[in-house]
This record gives sequence, structure tokens and C-alpha cells, in this order.
Amino acid sequence: MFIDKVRIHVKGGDGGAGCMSFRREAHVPKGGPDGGDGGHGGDVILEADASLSSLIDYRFKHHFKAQRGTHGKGSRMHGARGEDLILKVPVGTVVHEYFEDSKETGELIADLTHDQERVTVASGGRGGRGNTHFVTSTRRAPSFAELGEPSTEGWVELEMKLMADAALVGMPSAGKSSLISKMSAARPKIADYPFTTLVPNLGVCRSGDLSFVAADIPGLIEGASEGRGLGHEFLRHIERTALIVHVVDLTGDWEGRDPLSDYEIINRELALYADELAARPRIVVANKIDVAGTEEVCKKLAERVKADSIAAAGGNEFAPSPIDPKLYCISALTGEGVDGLKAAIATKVHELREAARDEIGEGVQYEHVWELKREKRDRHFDITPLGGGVWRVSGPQVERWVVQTDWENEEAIAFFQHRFKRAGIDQALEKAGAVDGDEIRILEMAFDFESAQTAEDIFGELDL
Ligand SMILES: Nc1nc2c(ncn2[C@@H]2O[C@H](COP(=O)(O)OP(=O)(O)OP(=O)(O)O)[C@@H](O)[C@H]2O)c(=O)[nH]1
Ligand SMILES: [Mg+2]
Repeated sequence: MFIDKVRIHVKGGDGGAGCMSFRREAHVPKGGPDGGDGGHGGDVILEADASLSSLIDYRFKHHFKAQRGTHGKGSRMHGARGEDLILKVPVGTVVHEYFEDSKETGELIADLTHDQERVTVASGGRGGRGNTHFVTSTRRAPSFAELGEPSTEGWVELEMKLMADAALVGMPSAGKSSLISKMSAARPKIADYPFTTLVPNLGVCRSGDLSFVAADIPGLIEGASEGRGLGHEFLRHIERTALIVHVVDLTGDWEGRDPLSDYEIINRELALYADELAARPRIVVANKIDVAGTEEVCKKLAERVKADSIAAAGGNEFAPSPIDPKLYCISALTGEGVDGLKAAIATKVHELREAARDEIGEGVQYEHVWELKREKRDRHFDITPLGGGVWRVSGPQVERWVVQTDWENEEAIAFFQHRFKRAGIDQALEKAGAVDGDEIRILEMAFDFESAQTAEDIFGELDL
């Protein structure tokens, strides 16, 4: 089975708690506050890695957690930052949010198209601040510190779309795997029965100074565009490859077919699958020239390719055509003609890459866009009247604050209320009809409501 879509749960490390402590020295009876900050929790980061070709690593393990930050200590000793957890994924991995409850796929987080490109999928919580931060003109000895911020967590969906520069397509047993093994260090399974290749093999090919990644797609058959055979699953991978290398078996080996009709069937299946595939730049290869008696059909195919190239250029023989007018005659068995083919593919891929770079420019800021959306959603809160002067406030950020607050400590509670007010929640409650003395519930906590005005009177002096 080919694993190309997985869902994993990612959780950043929680922030370490800030420390509440005062300097104590033999000759200083009561020193100032010196509680250090908690360390930030680590992030979970996805990183594209060109040496990976599947998401198989995520098939059995689905939960990933970065390290938590350690707690702050006295003498202004800060807690250590939790280590980031870096998860390697193949280049060409598309990352979406995933909502486990509704089984729905959410926003696009990133499309990792370059080696070493990274995206943070779960942020670690910030470390709580130690009591040194809470000194004000009126509060010389703050006897509270923040707890660490809980991290963000959630499910993400990883989908791998093959990111090869050149895709080798053709009928089963045409010699696609044999060719990739001749062009690169890849050692795929090769056998004389159809559908030997079940998942694409990737190989890095070098020609002079140029290099490209080739993939052999499992054999296509008539009806592949409608789901026959194994090919359909893989046609969508070709959507992202710049160049199609169409391998035709001159011996028409499989089921005693005619190479020219094989050639037409594959062209038709690609076009039926997607119009863009019909117009995708293409190089046609005639394989197995080492087999006696293939010269005649090779010549016919060469004429046909030339004619198709001219047709694709709008009937103008001298205009550039997406189809290379030359038929590359090779033997993937003996290696004859393979170097010339490799050079042609490398040159073409290089040209296409340059053209694409001009068109789209560098670096799309997916992460930035997603972060903004996520932050907005994080700050969002809902107010639900439960009746009898009781209100529930829910939302990711406000709930994290509740978890982060030390409810045993009055000053910490005051700080929570200050945040609560700054986020405009009390105003929203008032607008919804809450009055002084009503009960506000957040998660498991319940406390009395104080209107914005009163709260300001009480907490206005806080310099936070
Ligand atoms: N004589 C000869 N045989 C070849 C050549 N290339 C491949 N073959 C043979 O053709 C058979 C199929 O080769 P593969 O490379 O497995 O073909 P494939 O296109 O990858 O096939 P699928 O993975 O099933 O789609 C094997 O027995 C190869 O040894 C060639 O140039 N000459
Ligand atoms: Mg194969």
C-alpha cells in the first residue's frame, strides 16, 4: 500500500512555571524578589527532506510532542527552553489542519516544496514570568509568579504529492524502473511481469553540472484515468512534475501490444485525466532497441512523435513545442542512448525550472498567513448564557489563561482579571447582559463578575 496521506497529532512543549522567590542572604534579612522565568516549551516543526520519498514513518506513530520548558528557580535562574521536535517529511508534502471531531480538513498550513523548508505546526507555550517581573511602585514584594503557558496542539494532515522533476510514464513492463535504475542510484524492483512497481521510485540523476529527480510511476493501462489498474492513484502525482518522460516499449511486450497504439493509449489517458497533462512538456523514449526487429517500429514511432510535436506547436515546425520532436531510442538494459536521454531531460528540466521561477517568484509565505488566521481563532471567545445569572466563556486563549493561573494566589488572580479585561471579555459580557455578581465559568473555574468600570478601579494600578 502506498502511504501518501496521514494524520498526526502534534503538541508543543508546555512552558515552565515562573518562580516566586526572594533573595536571602545572611546579612540581608529580606531581599528583593529574584524568581527566574520558566523556559519556553519547544515547537513541533515539519521539515522537508529531499532524501525521504514517503510518509511511511508516520503510519504507525501518530502522536508527537515537543519537550516542555523547565521551571524557573530562585536567584533569577531561568528555566531551560524545551527542545523543538523536528519531524522530517518528504519534499512535496502538503500540510493542512485537520479536525478530528468533525473529520474535516481545515486551512492549508504549508506546501513544503523545497528541501529544508520548515513550518511550525504546534507552538510551545511561553514560560511563566518569575516574580521579579511584577514589581511596581506600590508592590515591592510580588508574591506571585506566572505558571507556564500550555502549548498549542492539534491534528494536522500530511499529504505527499510526488515532487519529481520528471515522471516516467508508460505501459506496465515498458522498462521505466530499469531506466530509473540506469539513470540514478535508485535500485527499484525490476521484473518481467506487469505492475511490478506499486509505488513510485525516486532517483536523483546527474548529467554534467545539472541534476534532477526522476520518478517512475506504476504502469498505466487503458482506463487508468477512470481508475482502472493502479495508475489512477498516481496520475495526481504527475500533476506536479514539470516534465513527462513517456517510455514506449518497442517490443510491445505486454499482452503482445502494438507500440504505436500503446503510445496513443497513454497520451489519451493523460489527457482524459486532466487537460493540463495533455499539454505538459514531454519527451518520448523508445526502449528496448537491443531487441532484434525493433528498427521498423522505432522509425514509425519517430515519425509520429515528430508529427505530434509539430501539431502541439500549432502546426509550425519551427515554433517551440511542448513535445520534444526527437524520439530518444535507448536500451535500459544495455545502457545504449541513456546518457543522451539523461542530458536532454536535465536540460529541459533546468529550462522549466527557470521559467517557473520567473513566473511565481521565490518563497510563498504560507506560514505567515496561517499564523494570522490561527492567532485570530485563538483569541476568539464565545459567551453562552447558562441561565440564572450564570455565563460560560469559552475560547482557546482564555482557557489557556485559566490553566496558567495559580488560583491559590490572589495576585495571580488579579493578573488573570487584568488580562481578561484587556481582551475585552468583560465588555462583551456586559453587552450580553451580565451584571455585577453574576457567575462566570471558564473550564472548571467559576468566579464573580465585576463590570468593566469596577475592575478598572481595582486593577487600574497594575503595571503589567
Ligand atoms: N531486452 C530488454 N529488456 C528490457 C529493457 N528494459 C527493461 N527490460 C525488461 O523488461 C521487463 C520490465 O522492466 P521494468 O523495468 O520492471 O518495467 P516497468 O516499466 O518498470 O514495469 P512496471 O513497474 O510493471 O510498470 C524486465 O524484465 C526488464 O528486464 C531493455 O532495454 N531491453
Ligand atoms: Mg516498474
